[in-house]
Amino acid sequence: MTSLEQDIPPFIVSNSALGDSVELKRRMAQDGYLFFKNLISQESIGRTRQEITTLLQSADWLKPGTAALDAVAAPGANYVEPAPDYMQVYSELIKGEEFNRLALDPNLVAMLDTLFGEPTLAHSRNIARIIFPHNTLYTTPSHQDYIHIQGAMETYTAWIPLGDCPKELGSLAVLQGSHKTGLLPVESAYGAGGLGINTESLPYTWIGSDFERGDVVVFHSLTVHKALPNLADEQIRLSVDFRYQPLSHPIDKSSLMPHHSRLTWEEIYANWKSDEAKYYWRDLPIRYAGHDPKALELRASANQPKKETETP
Ligand SMILES: O=C(O)CCC(=O)C(=O)O
Repeated sequence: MTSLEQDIPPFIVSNSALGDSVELKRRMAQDGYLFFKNLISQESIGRTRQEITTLLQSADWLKPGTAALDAVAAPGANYVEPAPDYMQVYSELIKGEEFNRLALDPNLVAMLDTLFGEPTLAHSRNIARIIFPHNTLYTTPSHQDYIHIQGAMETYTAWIPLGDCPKELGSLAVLQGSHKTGLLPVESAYGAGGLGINTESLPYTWIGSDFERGDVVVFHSLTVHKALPNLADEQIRLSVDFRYQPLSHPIDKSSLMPHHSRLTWEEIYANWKSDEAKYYWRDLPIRYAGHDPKALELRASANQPKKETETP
């Protein structure tokens, strides 16, 4: 099944620029994103998928009699962040050792070190998405990440599906070159983040590709992006989004907290087998940023009723 939203040009593949700092920077500056085939360890993705789907199965979110790894939704199941029933399972998910270790994928960090020309600071607020089919109202709306994360504008998101993710399963689309517009006004919206941007008048093109396991798209904090609707009959779209910045740039404190700040790191780490990836940022020379008043103002105005003079 396809829709017009899925009928968009593909990402440019940047594997040929790996290791070339000048070319990676040029492409990112021009398009606001980089897309790589098979960059992320397929084994780590497989282990993370196993960890998460086992959890979903034990929560009865998957169809009885199907293999957990297939992520087939139980009939009628439809859970959405941040509803309490979603958050109960999600709070277990973000304790996952494989999930959190995936954010430190050596090939991804090496690419970012090359892009930045200095060591990378990986944010530890790692995020996973469990996107049910038949729920397109809650498809992630068009937005820029900066308004949510603040800190350094030179922050980049890596969006990684946990397995093959054709566009029909609800992969990520990017508005090519849109990072050049600066921070845009937002309005309340359904879907992750709850804030959307009206992109109708923006002079850019939506692009996006079918992802295979190991593929990743990395984009700037001002690049407008959205999810495509999950049009699958039964399959849940599983993905992660992790954030990174040059170590010398300031970071907002919340980017080093667990997602949603409901758990402590001690709770997250309680059952990990290895200590290797715990608190990896604690001995780094981190600089903290204050809140950005422009981002706060735009967020506040999204929730204001429209003035009479404004067109609806
Ligand atoms: O996966 C999604 O639906 C949302 C991802 C996203 O907006 C992001 O990675 O910033």
